[in-house]
Amino acid sequence: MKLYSFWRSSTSYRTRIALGLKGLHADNIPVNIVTAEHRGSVYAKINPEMRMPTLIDGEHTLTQSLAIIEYLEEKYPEPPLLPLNIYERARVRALALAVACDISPLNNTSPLLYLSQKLGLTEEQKVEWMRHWISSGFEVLEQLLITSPYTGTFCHGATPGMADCCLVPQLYNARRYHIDLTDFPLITRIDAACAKLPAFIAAHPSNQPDAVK
Ligand SMILES: N[C@@H](CCC(=O)N[C@@H](CS)C(=O)NCC(=O)O)C(=O)O
Repeated sequence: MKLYSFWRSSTSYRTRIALGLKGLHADNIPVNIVTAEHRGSVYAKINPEMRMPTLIDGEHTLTQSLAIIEYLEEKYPEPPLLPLNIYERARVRALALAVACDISPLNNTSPLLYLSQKLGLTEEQKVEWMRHWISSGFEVLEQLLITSPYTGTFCHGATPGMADCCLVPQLYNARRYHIDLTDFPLITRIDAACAKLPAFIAAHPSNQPDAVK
């Protein structure tokens, strides 16, 4: 397998974690979002959405991080990233989507560029926008986690899964923008548990070959 990714892209990061948790290897092919390499004709042919990541598995090209993670889950069921029980599976997907749909797109590169280039927001206003959507998203997640008996060492029980794959990169992003995390003790506790695991360590942006230190 080959993974087109960018070191600090949260969607690439979540896919790398899932690959690692499954014990799978994909050759990393870095694509630089900062220099807009993802908008060039070479990558656009591979992924017409011009977004990270893209997974190549044999003759198949897969896009959208959560679709890729579900594909890996179906193709390589062990160890599972979703629980067996259908209600619990829906819970884990809901937590993953709370990050992937309700937080992540609001601090993505192209909407942020639109805010500055088209709407004229200053850097400070843009950061305020990101802080608002990340913090309010975390407030919801913290409540979802606190109020559920299924929350354990990880988002769901005693083993890491799809929700953790999404949560950890979003926390990395939050720290990049110096968001105060003191109101989110459960989220940060889960993040700390994940940070000890080899799959999360290997997937960390700073451990990618294209990382800018
Ligand atoms: N829903 C997509 C989002 C992919 C996405 O937007 N990735 C970001 C990096 S985290 C990206 O490629 N941004 C480029 C841009 O916005 O131009 C997924 O989960 O894969």
